[in-house]
Amino acid sequence: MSNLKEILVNFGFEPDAKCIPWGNGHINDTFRVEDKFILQRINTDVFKDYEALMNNICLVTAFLQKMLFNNGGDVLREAISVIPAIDGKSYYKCADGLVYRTYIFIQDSLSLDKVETKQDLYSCGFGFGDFQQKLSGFDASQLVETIPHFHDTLKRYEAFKDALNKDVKNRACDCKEEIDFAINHYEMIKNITDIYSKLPLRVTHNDTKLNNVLFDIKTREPLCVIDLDTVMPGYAANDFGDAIRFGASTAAEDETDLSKVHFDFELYKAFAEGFIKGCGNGLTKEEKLSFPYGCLLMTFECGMRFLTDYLNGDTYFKIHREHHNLDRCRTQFKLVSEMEQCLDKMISFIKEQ
Ligand code: ADP
Ligand code: GN1
Ligand code: MG
Repeated sequence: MSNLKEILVNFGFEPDAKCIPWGNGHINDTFRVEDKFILQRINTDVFKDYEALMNNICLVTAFLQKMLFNNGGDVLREAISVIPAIDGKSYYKCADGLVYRTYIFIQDSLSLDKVETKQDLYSCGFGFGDFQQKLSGFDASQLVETIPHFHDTLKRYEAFKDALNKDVKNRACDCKEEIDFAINHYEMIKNITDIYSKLPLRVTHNDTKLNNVLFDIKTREPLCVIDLDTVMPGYAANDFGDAIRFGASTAAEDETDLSKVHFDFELYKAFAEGFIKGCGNGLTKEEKLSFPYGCLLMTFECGMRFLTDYLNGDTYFKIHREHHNLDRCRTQFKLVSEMEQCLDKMISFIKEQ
């Protein structure tokens, strides 16, 4: 980290406050300050317009806090609270150019990197569904697209083809099977994109990983949706599908033993029940029917993004070992294959809801 004392003082903290690395996000660098605050270096390679990003987050969190206040909720634990820097801005830009923000640390909460029980995934679904339902009254025109075309899978496919053509690290020879898998799924992207073109845009989270919802440590109920960097207009099916790709897998996203990686239909059902309940009556019939396709699309897209990053030389996602992005790609593509086998069952279950 750049000058820690400079950062702490500029957020009004003690210069010698204890600061430890926290969480397992792939994008920002997160630290816990004492046991009271979260300090994050915003990844400005990913979020180039960090001022607009922070403005989005301030608007969304203020909207949610007001709603909690009016309904007697716990304003400091059920929503993210941005702590401004001493100059009043929602971020602090260090002398070395790195950009930081701070949040109140949500007390007595639990972040899960792996689902432990079916109930956890039901709760995760309820949390993300409820988040979307709460934001249904939020004016989306106020939001800037923090990463344009974030879930535009056809554009992501173009980026993959570009990385493949350039092959800057000479890695295409290590991943022929994965490259073929991606190319063979081009028609699938087009077909699902067609289904989406008839669906309403909503204010969605766009990064619905299990570890982006905090649970109450005592009740294990969903407490607060975090990681609001990609809250933008989007499709409910993408929030649904992205959560399934991570949460309904029997193994970690970067498991190297693929025999351990399976799509778990029971977890899918639990998430679906929670998400649909959390959304209240806000979903159309067509949206619900798009959910199974969202699972295929988001899992495929994420696998293809990992593959693209592997080909590009690991410039986007944080990696912790050699071939990390390729390992991640392989789990995602294995999940896609299993979901394809299971698609009829996935659709039938949604029809019953
Ligand atoms: P990234 O974009 O890198 O994923 P996140 O905002 O998701 O960053 O933060 C990383 C992790 O830090 C989360 O998964 C969670 O465990 C923890 N975390 C983030 N914000 C808070 C908070 N306000 N209170 C408690 N834990 C938090
Ligand atoms: C990133 O920030 P994090 O770790 O919650 C990524 C998601 C991917 C995910 C894969 C802004 O999420 O889109 O699905 O990794 N976030 C961004 O684990 O690119
Ligand atoms: Mg996160």
